[in-house]
Formats: sequence, C-alpha cells, structure tokens
Amino acid sequence: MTPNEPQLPPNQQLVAAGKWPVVGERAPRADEAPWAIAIEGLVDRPARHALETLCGRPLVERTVDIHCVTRWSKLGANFGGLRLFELLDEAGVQSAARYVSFVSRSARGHSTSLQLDECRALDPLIVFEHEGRPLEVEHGGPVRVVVEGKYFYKSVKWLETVRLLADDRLGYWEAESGYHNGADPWREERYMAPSLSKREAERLIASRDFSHRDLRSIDAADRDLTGLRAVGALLRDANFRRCLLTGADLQGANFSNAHLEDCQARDASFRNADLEGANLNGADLKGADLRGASLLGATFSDEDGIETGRGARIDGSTRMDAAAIEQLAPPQRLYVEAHRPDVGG
Ligand SMILES: Nc1nc2c(c(=O)[nH]1)N[C@H]1C(S)=C(S)[C@@H](COP(=O)(O)O)O[C@H]1N2
Ligand SMILES: [Mo]
Repeated sequence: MTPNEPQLPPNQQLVAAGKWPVVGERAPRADEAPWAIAIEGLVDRPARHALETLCGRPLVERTVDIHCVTRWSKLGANFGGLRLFELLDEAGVQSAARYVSFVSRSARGHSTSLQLDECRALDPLIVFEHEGRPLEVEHGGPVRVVVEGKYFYKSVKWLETVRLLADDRLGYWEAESGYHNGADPWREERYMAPSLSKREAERLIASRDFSHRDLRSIDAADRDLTGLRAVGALLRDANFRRCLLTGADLQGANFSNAHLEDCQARDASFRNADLEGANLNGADLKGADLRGASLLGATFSDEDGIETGRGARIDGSTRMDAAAIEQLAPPQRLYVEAHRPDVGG
C-alpha cells in the first residue's frame, strides 16, 4: 500500500513525479483568427470574449487530480483560470438548457459535453495557467477546460465555444471510441456497453480472425486463440485473460485497457499495437514483439509480483522499445527493466 492509494480511483496508477502525458491531439487547428471564447445556445445574452480580456480578469487557482481513462493519474496539478460559471451566469443560462457542450479549435471539431446540473456541481475551470505559467500548447494552451471529478477526456483542450443545449451532443471520443458519457472515474465509467451479440462473438472466436474488426469489450477469456489474426482490430477493454495467444498476429491492434492477464502470448506480434492501460500481469511474453507499441499506463505486474518476480514473463527475447518502457509508471518500469537487464536504464 502506498500512501497515495486512497486518492486513486480504481485501477488507476500514478505517473512519475513531474510527468504529464499528452493524450489525443497535440496542437489546435491552424487558424489566424484571434482567439475568442463564444458562449452560445440557450443563454439570454450570447457573448464572445476575446482571450486578452478574459486573461485580464482575476484568476482562480485550484489544485486538481487528473485521471485519464487510459489508467494514469496525476495528483495535485495546479491550474489558474476562470470559473466557467462566472461566464455562464453573466450570459444567463435559460431554464430549457440541460447540457453544456465544449467545442475545441481542433482540426476534427473535437468536443465533449456535460449534463448541466452535474457541471454546476463540478464547477469546471477555464484554464490559462499551469503551475503559474501559461498553459503549454500540447496541454491545451492558450485555453482549455479542466473538469475535476471526471476522466480527463471531459476536459477539452483549446476551448473555443461553450454551447448550452436542451439535448445532449455526444463528444468526439464518446461518439467515435465508445468512451462512457458519464466518465466518473470512481465508478470506472470508462466505456459504453459492448455492441456485439454473444452469437457473433462465438462465431468470430471460432474463426480466429479478428482483423480490422470492432470487437470492443469482447469476452474471450480462457479460449484457445493460438495463431489468432487480429491485425488492426479494435479490442479496447476486451477480455483475453488466460487465453492461448501463442504466435498471434496482433499488429496495430488497439488493446487499450484490455485484460491480458495470464495469457500465453509467446512469439505473438504486438507491433505498433496500442496497449495503453492494458493489463499484462502474468502474461507469457517470451519471444513476443512489442516494438512500436504504446505502453502508457500498461501493467506488467501487481505489487506482489514486483517483489516476488511473479508478473509478466518477459526476458531478453521480449522485444520492446526503450522509449515505450520510459512511458511506464515507475514500479512497472522497474519490473520490466529488472527482467530485461540488457536494455539497461
Ligand atoms: N481538443 C482536444 N481536447 C482533448 C483531447 C483531444 O484529443 N483533443 N483529448 C482528451 C483526452 S482523451 C485527454 S485524456 C485529455 C488529455 O490532456 P493532456 O494531453 O493535456 O494530458 O485531453 C482531452 N481533451
Ligand atoms: Mo483520455
């Protein structure tokens, strides 16, 4: 038990001190127009606030715990900004408004939304500063939303428009990737329920070909999937516990938050796969190829295993990038490095 544990929602792990991963888009849409924040929709007095005038208002400072859906958490980040409701109260939210949609200055029109009452209780900040300095561009500078108490995908970077709505407008990740619209980290509201029928799942498991399929949350625990082909498959949150995956071709598959505990994955190829938040505790990864795979928030061993060496079976034959190992949470990194001494620190 670490002293920080009670502050961490279920199945989250702390990033290394001082680290803050960049997730999703890294820069806003290129646009020459001066930055302004529009308050629109079901308000009595729609407004457009030039960024300079907003920055001139007295800033509120707040210390916030960040919890990303890909299982990393960063506690105690310090932000400076304005309370969203300072602007909403000025604009006069109409009684028909039930949702707030935040739209980003983003090439893909990135957005997210919150239920209005919940939003009021969470009291989001419109943030300009991090640790007393202007917010870094890749973290949403010059201006982003920070909503404490939700997975961080509810905190839009490069905020441009706040729209009050009667009906919800599902956000980018919520619509595209099935992220849960509730996003409560304490209840682990990471993903929507799976869309796959039991029969369809059985048929695919029998075929051993998942390539390029959307099989989010598929339950394949304890199955013999030796030699499975799952190139480019969407396998977020899938259950592969204790599976036989020897020699499987899993290149470019998305395993984010998938369960791979105690699976047999000798000689499997995870090349360029997304293993963010995946749990590989106890998995046999000898001869497996993880080059190019993203390992942010991945787990190779629980705390007991780190002490006793009973985590994932990895050694010098497990191919991994040094840069990906560096992304791991410190105890995971120690575990991996201890088993692959050839890679060094
Ligand atoms: N415009 C925009 N906002 C976004 C995203 C994005 O891709 N584009 N990603 C979201 C997700 S999934 C997370 S976890 C956080 C990441 O913020 P960070 O990169 O500052 O850590 O931003 C959220 N806001
Ligand atoms: Mo995220």
